[in-house]
Amino acid sequence: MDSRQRLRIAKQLEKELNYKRFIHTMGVAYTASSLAMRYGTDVEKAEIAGLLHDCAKCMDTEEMMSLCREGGIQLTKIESGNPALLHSKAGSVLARKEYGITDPEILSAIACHTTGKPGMTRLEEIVFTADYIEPGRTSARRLPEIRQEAFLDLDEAVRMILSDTLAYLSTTGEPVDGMTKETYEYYEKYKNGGKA
Ligand code: DGI
Ligand code: FE
Ligand code: FE
Repeated sequence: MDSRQRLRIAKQLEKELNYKRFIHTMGVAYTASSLAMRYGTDVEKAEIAGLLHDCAKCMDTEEMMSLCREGGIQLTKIESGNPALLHSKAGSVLARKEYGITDPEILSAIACHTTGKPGMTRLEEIVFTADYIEPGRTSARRLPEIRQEAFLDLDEAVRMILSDTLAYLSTTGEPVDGMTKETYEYYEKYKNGGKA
């Protein structure tokens, strides 16, 4: 995919997303590109996955549910009706259907960008982390530390993000997806010696 096609995706996203979400999207795209440069992974794929990671974010919950059904994605009880968890799964279906993305690595990075998953690929870790640290984010705890860590030790940055996300969810009382917990346990164990 050339730069003209990536610009076309960005322009389409500008129409589909609200202003704030579009600015966040551009921030994730260039932060993901920068992390890909740092870790020697495919810069173009990181930019595309960053651009599209929230492509379904501004749809209503019913539309997200029907996209997931269409894509044959099995939803858990916690995911059903929860836009925070549905938009990433629905986004992977929409990226294929409306934006013509077929690369399974990109689609998977979009699908798991909210909860992560144990043993993420570098590209998946990059999108997961870029989403949290992009310049437009302001409210997360430890943001300056995590931003630095992301460029020093990506696995540690992923572990810190999961730890803070679980702490945040425990204050809001929102249901925690089993995948978020499993991912945290995996990175916690990994950082304490030996990949599981
Ligand atoms: O879409 P964004 O706002 O850019 O960011 P995101 O996709 O990482 O996360 C959306 C929200 O989902 C964010 O407030 C954190 C929340 N989240 C992450 N893991 C879980 C979760 N929400 C629930 N209910 N359960 C989880 O396990
Ligand atoms: Fe998201
Ligand atoms: Fe996002």
